[in-house]
Amino acid sequence: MNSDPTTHNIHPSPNPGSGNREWNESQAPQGAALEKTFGREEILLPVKCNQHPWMKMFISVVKTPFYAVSGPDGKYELKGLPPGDYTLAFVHEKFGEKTQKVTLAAKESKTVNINFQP
Ligand SMILES: [Cu+2]
Repeated sequence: MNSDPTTHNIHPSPNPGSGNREWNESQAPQGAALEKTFGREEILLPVKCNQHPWMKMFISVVKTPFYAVSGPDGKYELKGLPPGDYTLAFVHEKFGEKTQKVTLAAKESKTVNINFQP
């Protein structure tokens, strides 16, 4: 959705081999919302605005409902995971990916912290 009084351009550039399709669409000021889907899982799919070179973001496409985006304080929460063994993947646009294994018992809650600093 473009709530700004200027035209933007939404230009996702999927990573080669991802199987997702590149597209490029302008969106008028106060224009109707665009609804798009990506057919394949992809982490950190880059999106830019061709009108404004400083406008960049990433989209992560996942099949699981268990994902989170950390807040400004770095905190995240995953709710409703069934008991089991998991590998949590933490992804940062500059520092890459780190993983952490975790085992959850029924009704158990755990804190998993990750540090991207060297
Ligand atoms: Cu823009």
